[in-house]
Amino acid sequence: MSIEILQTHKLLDTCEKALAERFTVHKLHEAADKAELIARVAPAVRAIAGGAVDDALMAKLPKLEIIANFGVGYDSIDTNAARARNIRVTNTPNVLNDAMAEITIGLMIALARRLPQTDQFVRQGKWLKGNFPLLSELNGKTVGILGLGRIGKEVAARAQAMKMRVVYHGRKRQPDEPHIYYDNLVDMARDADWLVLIAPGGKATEKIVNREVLTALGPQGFLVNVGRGTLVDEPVLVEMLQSGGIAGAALDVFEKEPQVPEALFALDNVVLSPHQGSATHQTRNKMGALVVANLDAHFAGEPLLSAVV
Ligand code: A2R
Repeated sequence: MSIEILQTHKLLDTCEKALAERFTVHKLHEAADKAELIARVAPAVRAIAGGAVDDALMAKLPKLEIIANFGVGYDSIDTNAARARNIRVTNTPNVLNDAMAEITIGLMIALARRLPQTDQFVRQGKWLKGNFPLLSELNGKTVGILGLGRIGKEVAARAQAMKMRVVYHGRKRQPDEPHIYYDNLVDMARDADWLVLIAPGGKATEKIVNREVLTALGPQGFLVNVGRGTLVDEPVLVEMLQSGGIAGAALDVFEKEPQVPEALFALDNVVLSPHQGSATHQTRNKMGALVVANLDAHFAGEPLLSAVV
């Protein structure tokens, strides 16, 4: 008898195909009546592929053994509830580090040199009437990384290749890392020209970048967020961008995606991106393969490849 699993959102075709070859897959996101589907399949479902799993959903699935999240961030899964219910949780770390680091540097250059705006400047014929204003460069500047983890370290390596000085903040100093550690985010923001956010979402980091941090970053400082929208106090950020309280922001993530504060659309000191961090064929295929590999390992009784619970 085929193992039954619940899929909570759309996955890559390659990943869905691999799941269908192994399991009987129930697609929650395609169900017209989600409650009816859950009630019908609940007695048999042993795994979930995808995120957005709260305690209430776990409670409805008495045979649930494992949640295989698509993505390194698993803030959409109630891991405390999973632990209490003895349900394993996996994520997809490392395979996206390079893609994430590339988009981070890309957004930094795009913001420093206003690439979206200069493109529009040429297309709209404005160059014929005069030159675009002078801008700033990355080299020689200090970048403060909030979250010098797997992705943060790849960002750091690339920032150094851009001839930037790297400093970082996290809950603890990493003795093996050569960069200066700040135990206080406000202090780091004050000393940095660029503040790059690549820490997890969730309660512990909610609005960690608040008015005090942004004020410390200051009118010459740039913010880049490729971690989670919840890391930033978004209304305060909008206000500071409007007033010149900080120099600019490049944002790949937002508090209520895909809703983006419309006030940002009118600002020239902003570069916006629709959560594209890991969104390449190369990386998403690897992430999908890791979701499937974790489920394979679990049902073969082997160690999980990337367990978080
Ligand atoms: O706090 P530490 O020393 O464990 O450093 C981690 C940092 N971090 C925090 N920093 C300040 N306050 C916190 N409450 C806090 N919690 C975690 O974030 C670490 O340096 C970094 C996370 O690194 P990794 O666990 O290796 O995650 P990875 O693979 O780099 O991905 C980061 C995030 C994901 O969670 C997604 O939200 C996003 O990138 O795509």
